[in-house]
Formats: sequence, C-alpha cells, structure tokens
Amino acid sequence: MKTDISRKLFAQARKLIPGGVNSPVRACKSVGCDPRFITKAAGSKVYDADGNEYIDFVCSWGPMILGHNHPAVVTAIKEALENGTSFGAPAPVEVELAELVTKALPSVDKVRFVSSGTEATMSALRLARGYTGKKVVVKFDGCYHGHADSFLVKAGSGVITLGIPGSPGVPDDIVKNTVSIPYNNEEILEKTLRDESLDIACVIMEPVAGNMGVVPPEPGFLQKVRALTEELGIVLIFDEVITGFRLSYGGAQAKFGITPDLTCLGKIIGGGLPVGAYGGKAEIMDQIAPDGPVYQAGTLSGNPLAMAAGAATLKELGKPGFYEALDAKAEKFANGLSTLCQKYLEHATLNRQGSVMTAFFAAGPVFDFDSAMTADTDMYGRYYRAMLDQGVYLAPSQFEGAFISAAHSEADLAKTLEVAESVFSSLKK
Ligand code: KE4
Repeated sequence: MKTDISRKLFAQARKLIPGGVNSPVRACKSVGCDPRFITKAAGSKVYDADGNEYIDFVCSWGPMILGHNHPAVVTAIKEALENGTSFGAPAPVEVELAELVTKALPSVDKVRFVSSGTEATMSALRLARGYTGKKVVVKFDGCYHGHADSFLVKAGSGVITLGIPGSPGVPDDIVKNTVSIPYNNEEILEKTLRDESLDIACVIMEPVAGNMGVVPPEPGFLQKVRALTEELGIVLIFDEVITGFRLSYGGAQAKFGITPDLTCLGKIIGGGLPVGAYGGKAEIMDQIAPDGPVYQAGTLSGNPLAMAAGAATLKELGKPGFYEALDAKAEKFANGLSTLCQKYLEHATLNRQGSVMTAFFAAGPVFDFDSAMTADTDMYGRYYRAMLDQGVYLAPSQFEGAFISAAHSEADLAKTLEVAESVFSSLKK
C-alpha cells in the first residue's frame, strides 16, 4: 500500500505539532506505525492522502453513528452556514437541540452545551462540588473522562495507551481529591463510598466503559452504584460521551434503567462537529451561572453549525427501528469475529455493547482495568498494521472500541471478516 504522502505529511506535522497530531492516540505510537493522513470520508469509508480507501471502524471515535457525510447532516450544516458561523448570542437551534436531548433523556431537565466532552465532564464535576460543597470525586480505573486535571488519575484511553502513569502538570493538591477504584468491584465501591473520611461530592463513571477497551457493567453493578450514591447523598454523574445516543436513543441510562443525577454527552450530539453537553436535574443545573453561582462559560458553546449538525443527527437516530437494525448488524459481525478469534487465536476475547466492541488479545474475561491490561498489545499492533494494510481502519489502540455505523454495509462487514481471517491465520504462526 503506497503511503509516501502520509509519511511526508507526518514528518512535516511533527515539526509543527507535538507528536504530529492534535490528539495523542492518533499518532499510532502504541501500534508501531505512522498514522495515515485522512483527506476524505463518506459513508463507511475514509480515504487517505495517498488515495487508499479504508472501511472505517474508528468513526471519529464514536460521533459518526450515521456514517460519514450523511446527507441530512451535510444539508443541515450547509443551510446553517448560509446564515453565519458563530453569533456569540443565543440562537433558536440551541433550543431545538436542547429539546431533543431533554426529551430523549428524562433525567435531564436542563442541559448546557459546551465544545467538547472534556468541557462537559469538567463542568459537571465543578457543578457537583458546588452543589454539595464537597471536594472528592470518585472515578473508576481505566475510565476516561477527558483531560481535565481531576480525571487524569488511572485514566483510560490515550493515557493507558501511551502508558502515562498520570500526567505531570497535575498538582498533588488536585490529585488528592480524586479517588480511583476498580470498575465492577462492588465490595471496594461500597467500602469507598461509606468511608466517612472522604468528603465525596460525586461519583463519575462510564456506564459502559469504552476507554480501557469496551467493558460492560457486571449485572447489578450500576444499580449498586445508584443505590449507594442515593443513600449517601452523592451526586452520580454518568459520562455518556460515548454511550449517549450510541447504545439507544436514551443512552446507557435508558438501556440499564438507571437515573443519574447528571449526564455528560459529546461525540454523537455534535454530528461530527465540536460539541459536548452536561445536564440533569433542574435543582442541580440551576446552580450554574447566570442563574446560580457555579461558573462555566464558552465562546463557541452552542455554535449554530454544531447544533444544526447535532439536531439533524438526532432526528435520524430517532427514526423507528434505527437501533434495532444497527445492533443486529453489530451482533452478526461480532459473532463472526468472535468465531474467528476462537478458531485462530489462543488468547482472544471479544467484549461488545450494542454497536461498539473490542477484541482483546487476552485470555479474558476482561471486566476491569487490571484484566484489560493483560492484553497482548504487541499482538494488537501486528493485527492493527495488517488490517490497515488490507484496507480496514481500526482504533490505533487495544484500549479503544470499534464502532459500527448505519453506513456499514453487509459487504463491508463480510470483507472485514475475510481480511480478519487472513490476518488471524498469519498471526497464529
Ligand atoms: P473529548 O474532550 O475528547 O471530546 O471527550 C472526552 C471524553 C469524555 N468521556 C468519555 C467517555 C470519552 O470517551 C471521551 C473521549 N474519548 C476519546 C476516545 N475514547 C477521544 C479520542 C481522543 O482522545 O483523541
């Protein structure tokens, strides 16, 4: 596969941008190759600067659930563009997206739009601390909530992918108010939340972890978190930046029947443009400026193009049968991949939740950070490079998910399984 132009671009980018990328995991460091520079995307495909075509399972890390450049989204952005790109003032389309989000998520009385998932979780944490007057945030090992200081403790995604122990630049004064405990461990959860020496403001969690690879909650785990936080007056924040409008139109909270106090969103609700959001009970949300004293702001918050792209996306997702069809397609593909893993690989286990999944090169089961870390990342790197060179574009990290979109055709998925079979059989040797 010719990659000269990507290689040249990467060399130039590295002179100007740290690591040559604007987000670390894209540098492909953990999978032992240089990144392909993508110039175009349409439907289930992405195309690189050398003209190579790939079936895309990164889907921009989740947002492209409809596939790239869905006509309804493109039209909405074009129409919004005719009227300007940013007003710095409230606009009708912000109300439209707020109505769609609050109707989809009964736990969200009010929502504030921001420009990234990081901003959403950072703001939700400040709000929980302001509302409770307490300091400590409890998170789970391997979960990733963006790069705000308080969350860079045993975080997932690029942090574990690059083996960064935490992050220099985060003062101990901040870190001491973050407690990270194992996911899916009810005993440690209860012991921690009942520890009266901890001044706990909130628990933040990915209801289905996606940043140590996909790790679903064990049966009863989410219910246990909700019951304890309810009993102890601790704010429960569901970070649904990945799962929101991915697992169902009502997100993970609808899927698992849990009502969090606050919800963070991102990715899909922006339809590919920069958006994040946090929302929840009016009693809590009314603490946010200008109605309340907890401050949060943003120049491009509620950007009209991004709102229009998000609203168009959610309208497509709200059509009858969308998730049933997507999940059925994902299940069929996952079963095929799992069968190949069993046939060719000594240690492999596939975790899936709806249309997002991870094939771990580990004996399994993978149910938390420690078990995820048993994965053979070198083997994943070999798998990644071989799949890439045969036109399949996976996440450049063992600790991320592969996303199926409405645009992935049966032919795309069948071809991917064919390529995977040839790759697995070569990995076996
Ligand atoms: P952003 O600031 O990247 O928009 O969102 C942060 C975030 C918050 N919460 C969850 C559950 C997330 O997964 C993320 C970001 N996800 C990663 C990949 N899993 C983004 C990819 C990247 O960092 O380049």
